[in-house]
Amino acid sequence: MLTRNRKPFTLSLAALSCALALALPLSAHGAPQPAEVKTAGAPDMSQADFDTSKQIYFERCAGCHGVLRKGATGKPLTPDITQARGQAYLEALITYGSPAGMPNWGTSNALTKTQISHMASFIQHTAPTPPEWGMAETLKTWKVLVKPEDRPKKQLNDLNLENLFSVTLRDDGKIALIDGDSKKIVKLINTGYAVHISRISASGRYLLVIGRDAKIDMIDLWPAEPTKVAEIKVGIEARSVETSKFKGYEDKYAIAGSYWPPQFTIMDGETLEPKQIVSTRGMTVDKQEYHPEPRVAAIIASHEWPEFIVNIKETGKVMLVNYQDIKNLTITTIDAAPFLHDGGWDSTHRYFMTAANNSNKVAVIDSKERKLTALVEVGKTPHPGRGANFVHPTYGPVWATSHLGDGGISVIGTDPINHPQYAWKQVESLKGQGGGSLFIKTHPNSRHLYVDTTLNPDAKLSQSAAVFDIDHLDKGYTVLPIAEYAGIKQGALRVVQPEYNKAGDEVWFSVWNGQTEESALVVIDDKSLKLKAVIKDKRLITPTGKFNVYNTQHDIY
Ligand code: DHE
Repeated sequence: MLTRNRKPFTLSLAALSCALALALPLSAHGAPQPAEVKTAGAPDMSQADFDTSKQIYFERCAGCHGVLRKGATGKPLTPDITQARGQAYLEALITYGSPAGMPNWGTSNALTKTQISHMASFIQHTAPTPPEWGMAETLKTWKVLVKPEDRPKKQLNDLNLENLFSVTLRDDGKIALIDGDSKKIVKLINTGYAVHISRISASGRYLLVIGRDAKIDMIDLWPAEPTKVAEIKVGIEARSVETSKFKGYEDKYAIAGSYWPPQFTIMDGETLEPKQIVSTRGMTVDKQEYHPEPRVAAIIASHEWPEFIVNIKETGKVMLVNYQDIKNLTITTIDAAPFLHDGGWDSTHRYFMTAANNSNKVAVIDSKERKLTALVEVGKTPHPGRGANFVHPTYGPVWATSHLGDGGISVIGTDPINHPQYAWKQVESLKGQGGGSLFIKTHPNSRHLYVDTTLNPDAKLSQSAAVFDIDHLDKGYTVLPIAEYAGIKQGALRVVQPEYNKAGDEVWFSVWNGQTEESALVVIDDKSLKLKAVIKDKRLITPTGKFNVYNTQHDIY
């Protein structure tokens, strides 16, 4: 499952930090010995084991801990910290995980004992720095597969596009397009490595997906069958992509944020031609210290101005990038809090509610006035996805997030006009199943609120989801045994990401298993909370995120 042949970045020996002394000693007989990697205080490693660990780190760990291991969603792992912890402690932590969100890589069989031992050694060495990625590298990867003038002028297929789901097949390097009505796979499309999210252009015509390897694939949904029309690679590691949605700029620009190098790229919305690359390296919001790796987390398109709202994770700043004059970008930088991760709109689509997960806060950005409205104290490590908007019986319109670090669900008032006394305050903290939650979801047509606990080390919790009745939040939650519904007998299953269909009367969950094991999607009837369908297909390999075209296009959550 882990040892893929793909190499997202290759490292020349010269690029390794000077703290790494590489040796190729001669044996007593003069024959070369295998190369060893040495860092003062760290266990020596063979070059081969170091390289394999570097790859595993990139694929499994860098997202949370950072390429340079300075920490973000995960703790910092610089040698001064890891060497003090020691080999045995690190091996145990990697094996069993922690309720604060560190996955249990050993007991879930994702990593072998040997791999865990090598990883524990690897993180005691100085982190290797990957190369930069500028316009020349970006342009080399850019391909227009179908020119705009050769694309259809109207939808040529009879798919119900608004109820189509784009489903990430994480470890298979593909997405599956699934018809929400028949629940049948319409098409599989090859994408970048471990695709992260899908976003839909303002018109609903183009689907953009971004891989962890920073490859974007742009899919036109209008031809006789949905077809890839352009692709590009905007760096070495990335997580976010979005398109312009301001009136008059629909489908005009696309933007992607990179984790490495830390930067964002603005592209033409029809061809992905790269226009501008902007570095995000700079000073942190709190100590005003230089950070070499401030990664781009969530990006959302403003409806109030021709702007992209860009979360810069490690500096804790939000950039409002005005794309009106692409040659002379105007950027308003708003101080928020570290480390900014994911978020979504309030129900009016004016306030961006975004998790500053290392500060246990939700930052509220007013996209109209272009300023910080509030920093709301919430539970430990908020992780909303895009969050959930609903009308609370007492507090009026609210937005909610679950937490990675504790079992609470924070409910924040979002109506400064009719409920000003509750606006931008945590008005309620619901008790969920436990920590390790990644996503929460509801829909304007539903009175239910679904919360997963994907990363909880207790299998009972990671394989089920909690549902609250919004009109009776005080009554607690009902547990839905989602993995059990899938009837899969083998593997370390995790249940992840509730997603509604267009009508808001069905909720889809992924039952996410290992790459060589059976996975499934489970569909719940929202009214009765009964099982409605189980989607199984041998092509559904490691399904995780699901993105309903209509709900994603219109920011409905
Ligand atoms: Fe995600 C959204 C980053 C791990 C599934 N994830 C996001 C966003 C970011 C992010 C910045 C917001 C994008 C936006 O809105 O523009 N994710 C990261 C990480 O850095 C992290 C913690 C570690 C990593 O190595 O990538 C990480 N994410 C995961 C997973 O392991 C998940 C569960 C499975 C997978 O497919 O990789 C996962 N992330 C998702 C999903 C979304 C997401 C499904 C979109 C949620 C939504 O409703 O919009």
